[in-house]
Amino acid sequence: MSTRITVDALPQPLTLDPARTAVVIIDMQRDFIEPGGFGESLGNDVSLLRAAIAPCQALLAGARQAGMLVIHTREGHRPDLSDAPPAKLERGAPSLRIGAAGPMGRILVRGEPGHELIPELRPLDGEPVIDKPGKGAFYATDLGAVLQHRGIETLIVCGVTTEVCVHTTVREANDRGYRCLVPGDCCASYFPEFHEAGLRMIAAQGGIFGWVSDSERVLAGLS
Ligand code: TIU
Repeated sequence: MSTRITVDALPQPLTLDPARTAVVIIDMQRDFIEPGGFGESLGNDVSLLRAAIAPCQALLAGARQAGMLVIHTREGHRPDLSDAPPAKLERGAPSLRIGAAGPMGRILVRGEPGHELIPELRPLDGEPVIDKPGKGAFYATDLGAVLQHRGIETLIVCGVTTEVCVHTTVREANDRGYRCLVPGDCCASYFPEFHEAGLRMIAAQGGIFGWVSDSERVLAGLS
């Protein structure tokens, strides 16, 4: 029995099997979204990222009801920073670098308050949480194995920031043979113009990296 659904998207509608689709929520962490974390230490207005929270909540509710696999990622490093390349550690003012002490604990370090996922998007029991040391969710993680074991073919990629960790993950996934659908309102950037350009880059050239849609269209396809 075919359970495939079609989601209105750019550059064209995407047909997917919910049983072979995973929603991947990228880095909806306090470090990026709340004041006092890594995002703010880089000089950003972190309030801009809050726009993605409600659409992610709506999309997650629909995806969970449809029985889709839901995966969460967190960007961060080991407390001894042994998995952080020196080239990344030496960037920024010393008091604001990865590993420095901030209002939400050490910046971008696993186990610190700032590393936690925001309470609005807390994972449910059994939903995999992937800790990643880089921008892409496949680099130095077991995400590929988790997806392979579940027979996943299509990813719905949400989260922050559009042009950094969402884009890197979509590019990695596209090269690994996954179809990627990005609901634009479930993503956000500190730079609205980068958000718009990032989404356009995915769907341009016949969908060079994947498909772009929004939470309402995905939910309409699921209903
Ligand atoms: N700085 C920025 O826009 N993003 C990151 O550093 N990481 C993620 O996108 N998660």
